[in-house]
Amino acid sequence: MTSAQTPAITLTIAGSEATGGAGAQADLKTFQELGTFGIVALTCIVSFDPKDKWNHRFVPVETQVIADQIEATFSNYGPEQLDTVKLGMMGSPATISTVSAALQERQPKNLVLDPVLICKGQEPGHALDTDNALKAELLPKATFVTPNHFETEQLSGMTVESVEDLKAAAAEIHRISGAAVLAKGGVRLAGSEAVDVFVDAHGMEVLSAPKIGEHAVSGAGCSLAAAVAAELAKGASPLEAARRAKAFVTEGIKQRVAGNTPFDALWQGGLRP
Ligand code: PXL
Repeated sequence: MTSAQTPAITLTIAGSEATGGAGAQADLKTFQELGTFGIVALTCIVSFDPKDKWNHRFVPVETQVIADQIEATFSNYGPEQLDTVKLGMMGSPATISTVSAALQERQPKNLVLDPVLICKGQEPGHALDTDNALKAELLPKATFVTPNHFETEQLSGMTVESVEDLKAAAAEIHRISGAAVLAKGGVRLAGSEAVDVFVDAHGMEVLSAPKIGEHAVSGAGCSLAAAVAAELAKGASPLEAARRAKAFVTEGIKQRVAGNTPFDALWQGGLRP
């Protein structure tokens, strides 16, 4: 008889994005590529609308069903076995409160927050409530946070137009959250390099790689945060996890997948030999 394995386990609490570029689909593929046992608790379902410029059609999963999924997962795997959780798109204040309450009971060792703040297809007022709930309820629980350019400005309250600005804003988000921060400049900052800034209690490091084109690729943010989670689950330090996640995403963007949407999708197999 063969014996059961005990791989590192990673849970993503995130939305489905039906074309497979972003969301839980990107997270699961990233977990699998990086050798962790991936699990999903779905928060919402996003279907781009080809009849309306690919805008997001958004349907939340009922809060009780979200709580049930997290209960099933946490009951099946104990805190030693499943100690790493990634948070992706929440989409509503009610979802944030549900997820926050579930995490309060469990308090995973590694909680990687991808602070997805705007989703096209939501009214600005609705999104503002969601942003505030995310800052108040989930940011303080996070051990690692991966804001993109827009989210970095929102969370820090600062304007980011240069690498120096990105460093200051990343330091501010670290100060208010206590979490390790990987703030992404991506294609939004001028210059030939895609620059991200990592900050934790040990210091700051600028991670830089030549830009691959000038267009954002779908799933890059989700895959980056999922890769950080996978590396943390396997025992990497936060800085090492950030470096490996950046390399994973850089190769995935090089080998991106094109469809009919105006943006290509990241390929999670980019680092395969
Ligand atoms: O890339 C952010 C993102 C996260 N999660 C879901 C999404 C998107 C963007 O489309 O649909 C479910």
